[in-house]
Amino acid sequence: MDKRSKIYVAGHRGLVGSAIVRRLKKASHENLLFRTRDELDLTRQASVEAFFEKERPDYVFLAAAKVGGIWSNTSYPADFIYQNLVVETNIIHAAHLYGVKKLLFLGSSCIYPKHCPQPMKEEHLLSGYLESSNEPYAVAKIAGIKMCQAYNRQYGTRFISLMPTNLYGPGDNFDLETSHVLPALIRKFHEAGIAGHASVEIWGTGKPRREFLYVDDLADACLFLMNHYEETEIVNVGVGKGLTIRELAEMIAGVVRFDGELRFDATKPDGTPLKLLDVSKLTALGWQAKMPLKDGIKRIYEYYVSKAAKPQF
Ligand code: GFB
Repeated sequence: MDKRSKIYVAGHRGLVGSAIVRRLKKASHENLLFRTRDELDLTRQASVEAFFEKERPDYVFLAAAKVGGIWSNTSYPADFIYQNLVVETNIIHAAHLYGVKKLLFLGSSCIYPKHCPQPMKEEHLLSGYLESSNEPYAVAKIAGIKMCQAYNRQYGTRFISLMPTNLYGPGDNFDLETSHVLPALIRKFHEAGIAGHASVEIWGTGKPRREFLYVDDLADACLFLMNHYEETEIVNVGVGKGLTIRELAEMIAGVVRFDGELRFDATKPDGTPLKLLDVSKLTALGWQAKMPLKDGIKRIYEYYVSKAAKPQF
């Protein structure tokens, strides 16, 4: 991408899209193209094609997606499969029709099998059945990967696919039902501290393992791969080390200075037991994550307190 390239970021107001915009601006890319949901409904194929025909972007970051944590995925399976399938289909097809030079598609680590060998390598895709709590979302993301690869094979397009691990960062969703675990626990500990509660409820057994990538690190990887990666095979983007949900909860409680009890509610789902990405392919390409988890949690806690927490009167 050179500085004059016209770059469309689909989903520019979301956690990932907004981080990509920050990173593009830092790299002095100024010919950026965005549309809000009101201006362009990405679920409408005719609107998406009209937009591409008029604007003719050179590069596309496909960060628009319906996302959420374990409760949200379980409660809205139809929304997750429909919205993700239709948005990625419309954008990938329009990118082919209107000659986009290169497109970057964002998948998810939940595309890998529920009982995948750890750490999960790119070649493990479709080697076993999926975790049921987010299967509709995972199937939509797998379809996006396969579309990119099929268009590359049939039409010679340059569509690449990244599989990020669990993400967190500024702009995260702190809603206690629909969010992911990290922002949810920040809010729970913060509010429990203010209310003087003796304990906080944490879903599941605390035993599942996850890794967490700061979203600005992901955005950096997106630019790096857009500029340097030309293969059709998917690439994992993670930090290469994980921790249990109990360890995560203890770390967040330390940052938020909550010293009450952590109560694990095993009637709530654990989801995938283990989810750690093998990042050796990305490391060999010359990229690695920078933000240590504890520092990232401190930053997102500051963000939460200054921007997202409900004022306490
Ligand atoms: O972050 P999370 O919702 O998503 O949950 P997944 C991770 C783990 O944290 C699960 C536990 O074992 C949860 O039971 N957990 C504990 C909590 N307390 C809480 C809480 O208060 N809120 C939440 N949300 N979890 C998602 C997928 O799976 O991973 C998405 O559902 C996506 O589709 C994303 O792929 C990357 O890691 O289980």
